[in-house]
Amino acid sequence: MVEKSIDQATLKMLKKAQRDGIETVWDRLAAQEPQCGFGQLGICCRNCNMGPCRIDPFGDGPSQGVCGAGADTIVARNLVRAIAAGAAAHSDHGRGIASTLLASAGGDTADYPVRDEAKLQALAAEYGIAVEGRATAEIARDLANAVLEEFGTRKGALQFINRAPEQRRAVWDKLGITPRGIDREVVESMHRTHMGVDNDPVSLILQGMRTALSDGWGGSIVATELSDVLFGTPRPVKGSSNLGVLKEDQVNIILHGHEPTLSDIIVHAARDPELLQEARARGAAGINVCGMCCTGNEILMRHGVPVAGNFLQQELAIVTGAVEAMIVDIQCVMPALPQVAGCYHTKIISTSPKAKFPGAEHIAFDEHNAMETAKKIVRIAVENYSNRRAEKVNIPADQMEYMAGFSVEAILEALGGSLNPLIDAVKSGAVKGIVGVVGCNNPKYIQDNSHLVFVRELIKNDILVVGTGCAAIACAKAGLLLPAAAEQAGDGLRGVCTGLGIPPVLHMGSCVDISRIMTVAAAMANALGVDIADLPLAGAAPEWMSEKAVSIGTYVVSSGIFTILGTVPPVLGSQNVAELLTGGAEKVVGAVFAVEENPAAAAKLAIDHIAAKRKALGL
Ligand code: XCC
Repeated sequence: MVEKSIDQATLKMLKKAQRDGIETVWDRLAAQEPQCGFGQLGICCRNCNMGPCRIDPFGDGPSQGVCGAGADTIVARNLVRAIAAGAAAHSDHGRGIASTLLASAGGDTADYPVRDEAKLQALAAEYGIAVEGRATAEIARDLANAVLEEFGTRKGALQFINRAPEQRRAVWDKLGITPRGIDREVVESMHRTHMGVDNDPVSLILQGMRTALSDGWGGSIVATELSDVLFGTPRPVKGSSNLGVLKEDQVNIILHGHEPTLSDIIVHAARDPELLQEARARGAAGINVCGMCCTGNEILMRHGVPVAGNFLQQELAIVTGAVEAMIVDIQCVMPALPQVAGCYHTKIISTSPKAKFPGAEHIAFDEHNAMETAKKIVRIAVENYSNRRAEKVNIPADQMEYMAGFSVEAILEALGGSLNPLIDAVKSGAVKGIVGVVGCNNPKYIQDNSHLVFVRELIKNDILVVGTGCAAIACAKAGLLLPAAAEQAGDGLRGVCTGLGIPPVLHMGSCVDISRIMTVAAAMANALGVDIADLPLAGAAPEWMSEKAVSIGTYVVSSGIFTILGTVPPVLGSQNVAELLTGGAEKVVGAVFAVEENPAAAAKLAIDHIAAKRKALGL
């Protein structure tokens, strides 16, 4: 069991799952083993129907597919397709938010007022949209239209890349990887990887970088910034994490997936007096809304909603027997959920027209009558409370407090209005550098272990950690998001954190909010007059599994930041591609990937990298 997780709540629920005869992600992984070696190396190709083809990694069998593509082409093509899928996921999420803003501006939905006018105006100014003397709705309409235009723009480059320092933009221009349009890069990646188009691994990977940049400096920024406009920019907020946040005497609703559009409204709907009355009539003391994965991050950042867990805990939340409804939207929602829910009373309710789940109830979420839909969903959960079977309920007591809500704006406020105190701390060496720790859980690795070993090692060495996604939830569950965790930091970082009353690990949001990290990195580089690649920064995805993480890693490296992957990407079938990503890229974009499964060794890589960057800056 210990090899599955270091999270006590997870281990307890795994035992219960076993008793209840439930198959979980770990059982399905075991059933898959040994996993396909060709797939692991990235050398199988299904891009046309002359195949499927595979390359013999030992050199005894075929070294080319039917079309003549060799390992280099196949590995690069597969990688680019993964990037395109990941970029598409983030960017389509961003488009959804932009569409909601447009609907809000047009008066089509009363449930989504602009909650952060200052941010709306700042973004409008970035786009050159007039704000003086204009109504909020007019500015919002112009901004939404301008942002939606980015998806198919013909103006040659995305607006938000202008946040990046001039030196970085020059690198992109020289390489021809400045993203030209969000949709365009995804489409071109799919085109280039079609049979008989781009076969040159270098050319393919450059297109992969351009596509990833259209995510990091395009779709993801859109998702973050416009969510802030609509739902409010996060400010420091406190809450609780882990499965212990579920309440035995309340109607428990879990919001799982990625978009804030529905979840934010459900948080409000669950406070409806009529629904609360109904819950009480059924013997429940209240309605307890909790989050999971990135939808969870969106509402914990903005409302301090408890977060029940990260990626590998979605099935286990149901296994508690205490969840009336799990409401899902898009991304990272396991298709297994309805099957697990079938053994309990939990209702799985899918809400996005883009993501339907056989066996789940589908209630199409319509932003035009958002509150009505939200209340309908909450009512289903309330009614389902009567079906809960007390003998099946077992909620682990484990929970931990967190402090989150560190948007760029919140960080600036904590620092007294400018980044200078942070830059000064970096210059003085009190803070040696900053590492973004992001990404998923992966059942091939002990849940949360890599995140926590890595992060603890960094803060001990005076490196400030900024996190998002399931990595940040892992830190929340371990108490690392509390100001008191500064005790685990080195002297320098501890002093800075204690002075500001902040934790040594700053939760910056969901996975699209890695754009917040990029915005801070760009602002620091601009303040110092250097390129992002010159800064003492690193990125890491210690337990990543999704294609979105591949896109993220690629835009972070392409932005000049050294990035460590804790799980091995399927590229080892091509020595040339692997060498390009971990070595050759340095000369091209000023940063590389490293792959290190041992989190302590990975931390050493980050620490050494930061020391080298400091030295080069003369610090
Ligand atoms: Fe998904 Fe965003 Fe990964 Fe967690 S961290 S498993 S992508 S929810 Ni982004």
